[in-house]
Amino acid sequence: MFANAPTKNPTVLAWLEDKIKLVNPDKVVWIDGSEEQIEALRAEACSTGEMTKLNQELLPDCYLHRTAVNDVARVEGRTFICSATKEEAGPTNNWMDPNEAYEMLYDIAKDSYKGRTAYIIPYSMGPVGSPFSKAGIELTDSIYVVLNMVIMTRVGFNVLDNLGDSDDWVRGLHCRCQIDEEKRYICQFPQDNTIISVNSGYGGNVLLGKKCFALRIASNQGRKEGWMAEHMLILGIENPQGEVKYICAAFPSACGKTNLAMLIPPEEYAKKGYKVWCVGDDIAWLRVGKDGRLWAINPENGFFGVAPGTNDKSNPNALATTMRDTIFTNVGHVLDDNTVWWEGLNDNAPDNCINWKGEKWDKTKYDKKDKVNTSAAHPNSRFTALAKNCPCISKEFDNPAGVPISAIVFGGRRAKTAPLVYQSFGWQHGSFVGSIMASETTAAAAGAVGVVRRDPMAMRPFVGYNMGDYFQHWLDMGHKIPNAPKIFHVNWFRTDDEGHFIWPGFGDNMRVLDWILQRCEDKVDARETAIGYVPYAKDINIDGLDISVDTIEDLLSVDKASWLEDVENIKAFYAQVGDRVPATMYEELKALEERLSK
Ligand code: OXD
Ligand code: MN
Repeated sequence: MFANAPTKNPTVLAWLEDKIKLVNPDKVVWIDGSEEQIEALRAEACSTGEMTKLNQELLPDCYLHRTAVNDVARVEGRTFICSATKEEAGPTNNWMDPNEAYEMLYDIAKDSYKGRTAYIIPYSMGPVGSPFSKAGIELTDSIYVVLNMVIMTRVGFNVLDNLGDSDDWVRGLHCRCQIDEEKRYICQFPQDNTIISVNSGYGGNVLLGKKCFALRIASNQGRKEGWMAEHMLILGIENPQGEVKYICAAFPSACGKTNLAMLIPPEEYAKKGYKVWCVGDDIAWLRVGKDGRLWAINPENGFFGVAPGTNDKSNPNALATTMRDTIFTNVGHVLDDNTVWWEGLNDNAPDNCINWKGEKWDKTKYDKKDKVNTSAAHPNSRFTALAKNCPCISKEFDNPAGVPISAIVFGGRRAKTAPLVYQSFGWQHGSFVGSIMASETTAAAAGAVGVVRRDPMAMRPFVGYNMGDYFQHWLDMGHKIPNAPKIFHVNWFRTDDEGHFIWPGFGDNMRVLDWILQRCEDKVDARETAIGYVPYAKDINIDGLDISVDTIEDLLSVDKASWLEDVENIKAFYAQVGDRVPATMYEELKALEERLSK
């Protein structure tokens, strides 16, 4: 079947032969990633209506795509970890027996490429040849997937050359089928390094390098091999002397992760020569370096960012990144100038616009309470953009050695409990702080407001094994990193009695990162509290801010009563995670409760 295959790797050829026989395409195409080949695929997608070429003067090499109306987001309810036993997947994951899953999925996939083309995408997560990186092959029947993967990962035959005859690659089978919600499954088989995704065409479900591989499968690989796959941004802060220090940060959704990754320092800092560089906005792979520090790469090659709310104030760098070579998915299509628009881009909602569903949009009907049905862009509409087009992309982005991490930052959206920032007492306590991460639901989400949702390390939907074992892996890693990063927690979302945010956020978050780095260099004292080290109000730089030291004092206060309430919530959550929660985490919880009760 593969007389002219670009590899002789027997495991690759055998798997492909088997799967191609199963899905039964009319034609098979190897993706070499060349501009010529990709340009031909763009043209083909435009000729069939799968994509629309946008205004080439205003948005060069940009395209618009709409998914099916029933297929607009990741579907956690239909995402499964198919490990040998249910216990290995743990209570925070859906589990299916691998044999039963394969049987069901093969049944759905059988002959599903009939009349279609099979695209074989060899790709690398991480720079090709880096000791951090891993290879994958995705078989798909979607040109949209090919074109997104070319942005989000490193695609090309050099991946196969680098792989040689090794079996260390991740198998990915994607079948669009009928985009049937009832038969939609996103299945990870950690024992086989395999992912099968059927009946979806939406990014997070079908760009298999991202959440499925780089988090769910990679978290398993990292546990086995002694490294970490985390849902973290990576940024570098350059001081006026030109030294750059790197921070990794994990946030649940709707906490401004992409904005932080591309932060623009406030005037007071910019004037002095501070700069912020983005290494990654979503995923970090972390390994212990020869120097005993923790080093990180961003395994991705692009950003799959949420469009609504992105504008030249909230995130000018992200906006600039999307101005060329970008695929927009489910945003509004402005007919007058063949460009795109989304809620929060600017105040000029277009008159002549097609909404994300492909219908004529009536801007006068917009209703904040029913965004899905009344907005131009779907609330989860996206841009797929090249990292190298980001104005603040780090020059270390492609460095196969990664960047050394000084601090790990966890965050959440808490109205009262968590202070603006605190530092953990050490790696073990820091791992505990990560394990109790939480966010309160906002009015934007369906359901009750102010409900606490625990999301350990922002990895709840992405740990590909038992969450309790994942906590243990964090604790174990601490013993393997002689010069470990310091671990912090931030909360940009404290509110006053009227429910208004107190902290200005956005670029001013730099002021908190500044304190964090000063702590890493032992340049500033802190106050020891029951929850960890909290800054003295005077040490948060408020030059140029319309905020008093008293307000900062307020933002840094630790209310023992609400923390004790939180402890009860944590106990309930740990009970839910089950008996694999390490005893060490319970000891940390008990110690916290005791300190709070003193
Ligand atoms: C994402 C997510 O899309 O975390 O990055 O959901
Ligand atoms: Mn994410």
